[in-house]
Amino acid sequence: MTISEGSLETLSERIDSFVLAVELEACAPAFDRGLRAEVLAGLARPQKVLPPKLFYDAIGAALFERICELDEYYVTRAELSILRAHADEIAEAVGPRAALIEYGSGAGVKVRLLLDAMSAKGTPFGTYVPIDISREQLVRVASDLAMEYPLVPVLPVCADYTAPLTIPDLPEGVRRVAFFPGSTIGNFHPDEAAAFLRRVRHAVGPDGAMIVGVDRRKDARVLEAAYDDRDGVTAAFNLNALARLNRELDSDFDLGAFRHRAVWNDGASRVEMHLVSTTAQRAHVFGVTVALAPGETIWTESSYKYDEFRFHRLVRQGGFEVHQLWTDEGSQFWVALLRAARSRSDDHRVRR
Ligand code: AVJ
Repeated sequence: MTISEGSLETLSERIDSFVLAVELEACAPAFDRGLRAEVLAGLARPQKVLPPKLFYDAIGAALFERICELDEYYVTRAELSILRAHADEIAEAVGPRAALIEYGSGAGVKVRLLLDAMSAKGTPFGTYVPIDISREQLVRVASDLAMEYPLVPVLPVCADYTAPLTIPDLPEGVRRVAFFPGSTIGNFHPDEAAAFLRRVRHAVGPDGAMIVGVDRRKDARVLEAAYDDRDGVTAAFNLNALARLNRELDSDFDLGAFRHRAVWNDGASRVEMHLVSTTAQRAHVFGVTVALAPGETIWTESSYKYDEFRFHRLVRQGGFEVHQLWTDEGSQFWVALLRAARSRSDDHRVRR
């Protein structure tokens, strides 16, 4: 849908347009054919894998919220402290009337910090485009934000951003700024992360920018504790991937026959999460039999951690350049402002 500048005069028109956007963009159930095929293909590999996006149904999203409160899980606190300390500079960098496109909007806590900073500075607002795979959460957060920030048109997109997606049309001349906090970039293998950045680079165009949260390499004990907490919340989060297959994909995994494991792989610079089968077992997934030997694992997530060298290399490969890096007091995390690097194809682009 297209909204031309100045066409949304009243609050009620804005809300109407928001409701329309929800109806247009609220997509098919997350468990579509594509995800089903991805699950079956992953379970057929020699090292069985499941995609981390499986975690985020309503239960998984709630478990993740609890993870963010854990003593061991420094990630969210470190990033929030950076966003709080530098919200002004970040809002400044976003600039007036820009469209903020958030890849994985989750509970919408972080974008509020930016929107508040923009309100406080009197920066004229642009548009907020939250993209999320969890439809219930997306609709709730989008409606809350539309009510809280009546001057900001909210155009929610229910989609899996790990696949190519269409961003709603935006007014002419609006600068696009991608927002990708939470170190979710760390879920991608570095080659996939670079490919993802290139897609974002394409979506934001030559004047575009990106604000990305990146977790830094650190002591293995700190990392392993962050992904294997005392209270077992992360274990429950991990196991929810299988619970969800049982609920939604006609599967019969014996949840009691798996153990949570989180291990730091220094060479690959990532924390790996696995579900370890404690016995020889068979499960059925949508009619397909999946056999597991004792000790065999299903690899459910990687969280890559970056140092300056690795991060700059990634950004370069992704078609951006690092404009600014902010860190927290404990130097655990970065919020980076990236700017589109010039690319040859820009010269042939029609200016929008
Ligand atoms: C939401 C992808 C950033 O990798 O740290 C938390 C997910 N997994 N605990 C992360 C997660 C286990 C989280 N991200």
